[in-house]
Amino acid sequence: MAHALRLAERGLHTTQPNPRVGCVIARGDTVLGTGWHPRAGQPHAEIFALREAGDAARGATAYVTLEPCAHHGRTPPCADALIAAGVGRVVIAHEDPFDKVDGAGIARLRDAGIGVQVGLMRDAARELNIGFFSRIERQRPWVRVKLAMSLDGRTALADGSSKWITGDAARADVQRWRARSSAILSASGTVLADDPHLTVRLPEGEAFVPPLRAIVDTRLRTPAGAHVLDDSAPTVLFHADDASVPTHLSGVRRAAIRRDDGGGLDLRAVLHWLAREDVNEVHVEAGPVLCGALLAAGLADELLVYIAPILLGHTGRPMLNLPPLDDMASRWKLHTVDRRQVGDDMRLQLRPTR
Ligand code: AOF
Ligand code: ZN
Repeated sequence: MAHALRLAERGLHTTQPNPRVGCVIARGDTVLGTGWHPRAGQPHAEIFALREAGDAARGATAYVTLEPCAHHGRTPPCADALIAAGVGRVVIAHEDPFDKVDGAGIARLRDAGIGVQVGLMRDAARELNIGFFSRIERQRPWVRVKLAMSLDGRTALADGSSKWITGDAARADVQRWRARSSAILSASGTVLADDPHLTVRLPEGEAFVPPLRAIVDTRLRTPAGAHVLDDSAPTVLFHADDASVPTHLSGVRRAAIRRDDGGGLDLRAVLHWLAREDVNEVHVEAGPVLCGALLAAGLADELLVYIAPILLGHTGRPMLNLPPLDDMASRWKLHTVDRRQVGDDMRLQLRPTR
């Protein structure tokens, strides 16, 4: 199963909106066939592994990181293919919550007399497709907020200048987190201040599906000629339903969102909209207002924080705008899921403790 998970990871940047899935067909210690799902529309992991194993699959064990499908989607059901190949046993890391599968793949295999075991390396399988599970189980994507700060917790000088906090290695690392995401979420404040491209730049030859650039732009302030409006990736602007549409944005994809009690856009509604568009993981790169609002609303699932060995002083801008706390008991608590050095910078991956 560990081997199957490593195979699945090869689809990290390319399978969206589909999950990353790997499959190993083995007899004892002998691997007979391997496969992974490369892209939506292409065959699923099991099909590649079965093709490689050929007749040897008869009576062998298939290790699959996600429950084999039972539906006719872009491809025919993998459960049927495993049955037809005469596989003797199927070991599955995680059930597929997708409503057209949702246990039907396991049931079909068992009905055919195949021994099925579920749950081997379940947590690792879940992590690999954390966005896919989030979209299907919660009808909202997994939200990862990327932040780059100085050692003293500042993200910019008082005048807003923020190039460059982190080093080359951290910036290249961020490109990989963007590439695995289905959408990059930002706000019009960042568009106006920095005019970012919000696209993925990976080394030549590395494939990825360009993430949707999703901009929270309540009053439709994105200027003509902004880089996020170029044709290098799709873009959507989220605005208040009472905002008037300037002519230079009339041809741009837009979504009207209701306001919340504070007058800002209802961020939960934004995330539901993205989930309906099959967005699994959202990568947030924005200022302290949007990032703070996501955290305060309980919508930030993960923080990815790069800490640079620099000091910007107390007049620099803070990382997050959060409502004031009355006492230490109400402090925000996070737990660290990963910490590592990236070039000269430190990277922390944290999740709010619920
Ligand atoms: C599998 N093996 O390798 C993958 C599965 O549109 P389709 O036909 O590609 O189906 C997509 C759905 O199939 C996806 O939402 C998920 O439920 C399942 N993905 N299933 O047996 C695979 N990638
Ligand atoms: Zn399948």
